[in-house]
Amino acid sequence: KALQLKTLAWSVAAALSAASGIAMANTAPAITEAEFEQGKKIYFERCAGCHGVLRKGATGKNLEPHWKKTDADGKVTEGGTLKLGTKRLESIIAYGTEGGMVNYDDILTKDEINLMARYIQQTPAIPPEFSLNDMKDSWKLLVPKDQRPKKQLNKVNLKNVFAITLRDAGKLALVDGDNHKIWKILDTGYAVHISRLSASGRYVYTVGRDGLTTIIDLWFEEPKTVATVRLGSDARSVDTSKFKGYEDKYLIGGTYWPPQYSIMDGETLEPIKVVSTRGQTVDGDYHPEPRVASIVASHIKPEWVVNVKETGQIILVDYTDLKNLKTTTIESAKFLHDGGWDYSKRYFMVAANASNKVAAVDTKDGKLAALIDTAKIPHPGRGANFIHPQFGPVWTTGHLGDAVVSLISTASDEAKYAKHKEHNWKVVQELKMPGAGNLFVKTHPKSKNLWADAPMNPEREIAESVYVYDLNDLSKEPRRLDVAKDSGLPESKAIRRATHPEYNEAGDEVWISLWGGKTDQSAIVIYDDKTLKLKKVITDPAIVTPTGKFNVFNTMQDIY
Ligand code: DHE
Repeated sequence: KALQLKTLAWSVAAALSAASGIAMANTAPAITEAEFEQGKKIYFERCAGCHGVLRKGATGKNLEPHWKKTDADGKVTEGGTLKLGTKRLESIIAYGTEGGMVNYDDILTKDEINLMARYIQQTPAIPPEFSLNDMKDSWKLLVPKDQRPKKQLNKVNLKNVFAITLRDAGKLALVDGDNHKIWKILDTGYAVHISRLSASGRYVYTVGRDGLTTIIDLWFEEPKTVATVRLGSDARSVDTSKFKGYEDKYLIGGTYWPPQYSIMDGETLEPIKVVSTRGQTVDGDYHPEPRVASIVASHIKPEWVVNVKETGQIILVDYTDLKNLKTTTIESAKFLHDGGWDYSKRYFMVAANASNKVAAVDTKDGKLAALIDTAKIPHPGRGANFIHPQFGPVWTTGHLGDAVVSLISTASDEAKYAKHKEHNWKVVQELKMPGAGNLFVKTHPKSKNLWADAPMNPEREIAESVYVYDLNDLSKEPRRLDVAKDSGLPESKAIRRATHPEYNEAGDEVWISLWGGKTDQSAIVIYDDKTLKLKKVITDPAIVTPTGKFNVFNTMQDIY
């Protein structure tokens, strides 16, 4: 009830804000209350992730009606959406920009583009805060622990199950990796961003962009959602407690709005604690919306690594005593986004995308090991680890803003890699991609291939393909696999972006999502990792906008 009242208050505040926007900024174009509500919904679904709820900008530009900033040398610059005006904004939204803004002319209608151009000239609506008590009000324990199976009731090889986001459908497909059959499709929050696994591999956790978090028990005859809870109104990350003695005990979730992280019971999702991330940036400014980006659980300590986007601060959260929470805050660079473990699982590598850097956090000693300069806008997903013939252990990231994949030498305590020490924390090689727009890279300890996608490239041919590098000979051009063509599905108006390579448990198959139009039937395309031959296409009317895929075993063990 409290939540409903708050949401209502938000709508009223938004309408008032819209009205005051019109009144205060007299050059803002007219917008009706209904249009404002529609704009708010589209903004949340499509724009807030990059530009922020308060529109102060991060990965995307500042979209406030008017902004003014003073540089370190005292130079004052001003700008804003009012200055750009409706026509220019319509063109940017429709066709994108060289700076990385993607085109929306195949996602939004002409009228919607015009509406959004007018909407972002209004004063931003501020959504409500979300407290521990709000979380408790939203918590639904659907199946209590004592009514759950005592042992696995199905015969499925759970380690090889894939949790696949059906983005625009607001669902999750659980697919049996052994027989390539859809096992169950479950309702989730809107556009699940990631799925993570409990340390035992029994529970799958999902987090929707709308903050709805679910826990799915794989031990029933068929997978079942056993609890749900809302973390806030905009979220991207969750992880579980993985340290020995704490398996499946806690779950942590991070939100974009409100900017905070929440700790829950790992088996019931009962909310336990909420901690705000508002505070100072590494540049010394106060930020009202420092969003929680990636979160990862350490295997070597009872700790989570929480990456705060706008402040550039990395928080190590010790979960041994939640009443007396101990945290370590490490300064790095802006804007922290996604990342993964290095080969040794001691260092967490996280992209600071606006700084064109990767931060390496030493989780054993609890400090920053290095800030590594890279090509433009690193975007690793979780990255990929392998042993380079010349440089020893390397961690890999692709780039949204440059046509390369970067290999970074990572430190190791193993004597056999001591000779590579001089290269540690440097980009030791850049592999050429056919264009920018990479989102994810992947390999597997048993594989000799490195897979890279390029779904954000504006060229259809590039965005619909994946590129495979031969780790035995990195001087060779990557092999292009035309995933859209291999799917056998009829051509469509919308680009079908080939994205997020994921290995099966054995490490001999690679699964690619074909992310098509928001109502188009699409597919998961599976390749044999050795021969690079097409092995199987999983398609079904329910397979709509598949994006992230998470193999149970590889996600549980952080194998990438
Ligand atoms: Fe993601 C990871 C945020 C757009 C698919 N994305 C992440 C993480 C963050 C994030 C913080 C790291 C989570 C973690 O590891 O704990 N993503 C954002 C955004 O803010 C952004 C740029 C804009 C938005 O509005 O959300 C954004 N992301 C996208 C997409 O458009 C993608 C391609 C499709 C989709 O589903 O929305 C997308 N993001 C993913 C995937 C991962 C991810 C598949 C997990 C990668 C992995 O292998 O772990």
